[in-house]
Amino acid sequence: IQSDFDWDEYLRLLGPEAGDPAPAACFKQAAEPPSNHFQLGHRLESRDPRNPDNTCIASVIDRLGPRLRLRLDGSDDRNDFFRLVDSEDLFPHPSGRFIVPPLGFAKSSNYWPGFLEKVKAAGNFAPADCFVRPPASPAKNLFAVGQKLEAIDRKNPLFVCPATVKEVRQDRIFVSFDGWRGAFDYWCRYDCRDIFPVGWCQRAGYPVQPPGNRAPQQPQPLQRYRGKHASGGSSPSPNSGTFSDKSAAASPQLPASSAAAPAA
Ligand code: MLY
Repeated sequence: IQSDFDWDEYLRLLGPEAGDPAPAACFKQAAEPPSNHFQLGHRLESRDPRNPDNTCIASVIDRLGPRLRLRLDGSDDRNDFFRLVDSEDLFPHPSGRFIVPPLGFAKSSNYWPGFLEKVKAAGNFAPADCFVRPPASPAKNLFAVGQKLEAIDRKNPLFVCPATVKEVRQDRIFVSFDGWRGAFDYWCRYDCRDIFPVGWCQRAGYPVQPPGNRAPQQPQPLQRYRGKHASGGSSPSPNSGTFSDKSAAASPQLPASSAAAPAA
């Protein structure tokens, strides 16, 4: 994944008509990005992203900055997901929660008790001090239309990209990815953990992708930016770079490449 995006230069090129960065107080993110003390192969308890009332055992497949790539034990590499180390979805083991098989447990449920025993015996559970307390949430939606932010591309969740608040409605905002003509845009709550203040990810050691080149909204400045960064943006490969290279090494028995394959 690329890491040569420069917010200062981008905002300068967009000029005064571009919105200001959304203030940090808008976001449910730590003032200083938390450090990541998890190691590859560490186990932990996690909500099942596809069934969030359920708690499962997960393994750390990869890590980059404060983000973890996780795989539920008993699931396959097609359902990997990403969480911040201060996520409210992660718990040290044992948490006292009842552990259930992940949605789509690979084998018949008869195998579950034995499977769980084996996983627990294998151990390697992450120590409790790896888990960072989730940040406080803003009391209400403070976002304004036009503000800039960094957002996770939910179709390609390896990527964090420059984006703009296009609409604000009650507790939700509409996140629009700069230069991608709406294909990756989504509504989310203001306290969603997939959005960050401008500059947060770089401080966290997580790369931000350059904007796409398909923007009808502000063609002039975007073209100028793209002209100076010829390689960027159109088809970043999620399979190159630190994150997925490491993940392949972490799980030789399961190919990690398919999980974050781009949707477009
Ligand atoms: N295969 C897609 C990947 C696009 C990723 C867009 N994100 C970063 C907003 C493409 O190249 O169109």
